[in-house]
Amino acid sequence: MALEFLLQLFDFFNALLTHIPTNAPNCKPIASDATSKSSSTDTTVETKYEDESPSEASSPTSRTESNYRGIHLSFPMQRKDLDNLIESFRRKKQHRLHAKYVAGILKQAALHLKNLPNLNQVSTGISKQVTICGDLHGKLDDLLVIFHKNGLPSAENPYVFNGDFVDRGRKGMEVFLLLLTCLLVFPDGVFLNRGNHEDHVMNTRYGFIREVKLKYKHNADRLLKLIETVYRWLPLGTLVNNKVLIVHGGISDSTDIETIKNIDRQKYVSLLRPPVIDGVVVTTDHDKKEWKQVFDILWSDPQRGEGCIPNTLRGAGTYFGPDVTEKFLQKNNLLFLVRSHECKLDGYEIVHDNKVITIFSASNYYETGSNKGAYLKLVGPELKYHFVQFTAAPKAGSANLTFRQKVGLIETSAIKELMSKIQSSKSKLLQEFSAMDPSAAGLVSVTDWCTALEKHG
Ligand SMILES: [Mn+2]
Repeated sequence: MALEFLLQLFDFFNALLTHIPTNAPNCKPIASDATSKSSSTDTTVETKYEDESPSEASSPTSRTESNYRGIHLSFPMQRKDLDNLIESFRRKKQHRLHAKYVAGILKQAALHLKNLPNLNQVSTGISKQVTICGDLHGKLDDLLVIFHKNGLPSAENPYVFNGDFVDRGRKGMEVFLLLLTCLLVFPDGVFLNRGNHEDHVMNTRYGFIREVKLKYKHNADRLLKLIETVYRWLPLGTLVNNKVLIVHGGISDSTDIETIKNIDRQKYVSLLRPPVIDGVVVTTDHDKKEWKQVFDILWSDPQRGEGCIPNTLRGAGTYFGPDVTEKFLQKNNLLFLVRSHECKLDGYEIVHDNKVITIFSASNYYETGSNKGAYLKLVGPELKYHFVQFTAAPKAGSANLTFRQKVGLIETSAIKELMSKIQSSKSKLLQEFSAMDPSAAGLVSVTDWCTALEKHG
């Protein structure tokens, strides 16, 4: 088969997987109504958080402080706290970090993020280089490999993490806490961008809420509130030397940097719901325009063709063409755009005449051998770029798969997920199909089939 066709297949199965949510029947979104009041970042309230060590979980009366066997942190956190946290997280059998420390990290992070602008400003004046990481999706091993190969963040070794820290992988909590701790210990060395998965509605569908509830049974609701607050204060993007823009998704033909700089970003509790100000849902045209600005940079994907069209596959954001990129870069005097948001076979991809770089840092995202992870280095005053590829915990043989085999792996996992999705919604789907087939011919159109699956997905 031609390479071109295989690439298209890879993208197709990739897109299919991206849009099959994990089954999470018992997970309702917290504070799900759009009118819910803003969560507070008040640190003066002394809330009692219980220990959640798994060994004690069976007997609620024994969940006392004296039984806690995990690490201790002190605030404000220092380098030794970061080292302890990494050491504890990397152990095969870890003692669950005490919920009071989790809450502490989240509260401190929210307070810190609150003071940051919508677009982080990174300068390579001192460091001479900067590292950019893409989606991690709860894959702690990948983050640890990056730190091992490239060093811990610091003012001399700055990192931009371009969103989608959680969901899908099993260690979203660890990845998120580790990134926030790095941010608190090295505020000049870590820059976080919000991804479309830093959103509690997405977390309900793609697994992070289930993970938090599993790991912190007794404190989940309070911790999830704090997580939501951190999300709302995450910056929306990063400018490097005012020459490179880094956002999670991309741009549209209406993306305006000045507008984005002036948005009150914390009102986007979830991007999938209208913004809320003082408990009131806002729906003026001005607000809708502003909302679209945020949607487009967090959700869009580049396309080969010219122009800018709605991203119907994702249901949000745009597909933007090389002409849209060119115009945007010229208008804003930028060299190129860095984005993440899509799994790429090599961990990265360069399109639009070298002007749009995709960087994706979750290796083996679907299956062992399905894709490499990568990070991007921008070096020197000209911001010359190169990529470093890696695979976390490679298994024997997996590195030598042919392209066809890799596509096959993606295909198998896409079909597996789709089958389980169909099975779990079987009766609802059958009902829907019969309604679409009044003459009982036993046939529905492909469009109808998709509509039914979307509805019950
Ligand atoms: Mn994404």
